[in-house]
Amino acid sequence: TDGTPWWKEAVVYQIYPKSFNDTDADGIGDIPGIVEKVDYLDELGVDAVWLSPVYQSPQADNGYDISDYRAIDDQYGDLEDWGQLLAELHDRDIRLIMDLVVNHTSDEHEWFKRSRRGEEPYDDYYYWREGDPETPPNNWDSFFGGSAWSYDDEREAWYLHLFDEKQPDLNWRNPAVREDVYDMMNWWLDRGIDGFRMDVINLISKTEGLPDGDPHGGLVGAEHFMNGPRVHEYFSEMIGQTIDTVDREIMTVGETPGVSVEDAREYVGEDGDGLSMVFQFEHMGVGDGDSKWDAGEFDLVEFKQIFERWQTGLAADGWNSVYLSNHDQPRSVSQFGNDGEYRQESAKLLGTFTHTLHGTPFVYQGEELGMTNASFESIDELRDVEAINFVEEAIQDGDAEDYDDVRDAIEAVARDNARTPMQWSADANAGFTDGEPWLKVTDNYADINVASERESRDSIFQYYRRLIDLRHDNDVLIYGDFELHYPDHESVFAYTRTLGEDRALIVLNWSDEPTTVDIPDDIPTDDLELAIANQDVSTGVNAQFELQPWDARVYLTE
Ligand code: ISL
Repeated sequence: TDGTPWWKEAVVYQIYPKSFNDTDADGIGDIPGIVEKVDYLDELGVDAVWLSPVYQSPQADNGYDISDYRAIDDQYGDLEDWGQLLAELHDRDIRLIMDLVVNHTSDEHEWFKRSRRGEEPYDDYYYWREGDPETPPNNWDSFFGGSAWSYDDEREAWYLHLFDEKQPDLNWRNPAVREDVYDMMNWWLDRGIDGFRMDVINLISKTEGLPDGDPHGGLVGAEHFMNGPRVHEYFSEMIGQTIDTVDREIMTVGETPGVSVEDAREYVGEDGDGLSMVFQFEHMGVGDGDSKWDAGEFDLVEFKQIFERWQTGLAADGWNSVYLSNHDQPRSVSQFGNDGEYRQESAKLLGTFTHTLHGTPFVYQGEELGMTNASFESIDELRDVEAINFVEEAIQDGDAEDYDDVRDAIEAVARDNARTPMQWSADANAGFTDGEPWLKVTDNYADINVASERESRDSIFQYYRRLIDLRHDNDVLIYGDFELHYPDHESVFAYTRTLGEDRALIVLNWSDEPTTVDIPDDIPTDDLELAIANQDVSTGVNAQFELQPWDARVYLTE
C-alpha cells in the first residue's frame, strides 16, 4: 500500500509436499493435505508459502524433474485441488510462491522425448554432443556424483545433466527455449500466484563451447556453469517478459549456489536484473571440507563474518533472504544447534536469529517444532538419489566397506533428514498418513509433534508465533541497519539493528556453555527493554550479560 514490496515484511513457510500431510493413505503427502492444514499456517502467522514442486513428474528427484509444467502430479491431486489451495491461502492473506525448475526438465518431458528423436524444433532444446560413447564431451561433474554427461542410444549423442541423468539441462542459448519458459511462467502468473522460487537459476548459462573445468576444483566445471556469461541477459529478459508484465507485486527468489555478495547485488540490486532476493549458501557450508559430505567443526566466528558481509553488503542496495534449513539441508537444530540436551533452547535461538536479521525469513516445515535429523539403519531406508549415489560410490571407490562406514556422514548431512514426514501428533506415523510413509517417520515423533507443541505455552511452536508477531510489529527488525558486536567472540553472536531512533539489540549464546560478556560502551542500553527471550531472564540490561547455554534475547528501545 505504501509502495513497499510485501515480501520485505513477510515470513515465508516452505512446504515439501511429499512429506507434509497425506489424505489418501498412499504414504505421500498431497494438496488436499495442505488445504487441511491452512489454518495451521494461519495460526503460525506466516505471510507466504513456498511450495516445492507439485508438477507432473517421474519423481526421480522428488519433483525437481518435471515432465509437464502445466499439470499437477497425480499423487498430489489435480489443478482443481491446486486452485482450492490458492483460494484457501488467499482467503487468509497468505500468498503462494511456486517452485520454478527451468535449468532442466525431466527426460520424460515432451521436449526431451522429441529432442532425443532429433525432431524440429526441439532438436536444439538441450545440450547434445556427438562423439565416442566411451568418452564424455568434457570433465564436468554432476551435483549428484559422476559425470554430468550421459550417452543417449536413441540420438547417438551425449546430453548434459548437471543433476541426475533423468534431469537433462535446457539449452538457454536457444531463444525458443526461453520463449517457452516465459510462456509457462505467464500461464502460472495468470492463475494468480504471488511469486516464484527459482531452482538453481544461476546455472542456466554455460560457457560457450563447454570447455573442461579445473580438475582440482570442488565440483569440476562449476566455473563454467555457475553465474555464467549470459546469466544477466537471461534474468533481465525473463523478468521483463514475465514478472514486469504483471500488475501486482510478485516475489522472486533465485536459488543460487556459489553466489558472492557482489554477484547477488547484480541479481537483486537497484540496477540489477530484477530478482527480489537470492538464496546464498556460504553460511551453510561453514566447517565443511572439500565436499558437503565431510562436515567438519562449526566455527561461529567464520559464520558471523559471513553474515556480516551479507547483512551489510545488501543493506543499501538489494535485499537478503534468511534461512538455516530447507529440503536439501540437514535439520537446522541438528546442524547449528544442539538437538539433544538443548534442543528446545537452541531451536528457539536459531529462530530468534533468522527472525531478527535484515532480509526475509524462511521457515522450513517442522523447523517450528524443532524437528531433528533422523536415523537411517541401512541404505534401504534412504530415498534421496543424491544420498544413495554417495553411498554406492563410496563403496565402489573403496572409501567405505559398507553402509556403516558412511552412516555418520549420511545422518549428519543427507537431504532425507529434512524430508521425513511432518510430525503432526503422537498417533501412528506421526499423524502424517494412514498408509505406509514413503520415507520413514523420525523415531522421536511421540515427543516432537504439532499437537504437543500447540498445547504447551513454552513450546518452540509458540515461540515462533511470538517471533513472527514481533517482526511484524517492529520495523526496526525488518529495515534496521545491521551492526555486529564481539566479532571475535567464539560463542556469542550479538548485533544491533538501527532504524532512526529505534534500536534492537540481539544477544545469542551459540553454545552449550554459560558465558559472561561486558556490554560494549558504544551500545546505549538505558532505553532498552526485553522483547522476547528463550529462557527466564530479568527484563533490564545491566553492565554485563550473564548468558545461559543457548540464551537468546531481543531487546528493543521503549
Ligand atoms: O544441496 C545443495 C547443498 O547441499 C546444493 O548443492 C544445491 O542447493 C542443490 O544441489 C540444488 O538444489 C536444487 O536443485 C536440485 C534439487 O535436487 C534440489 O532439491 C533443489 O533444491 C535439482 O533440481
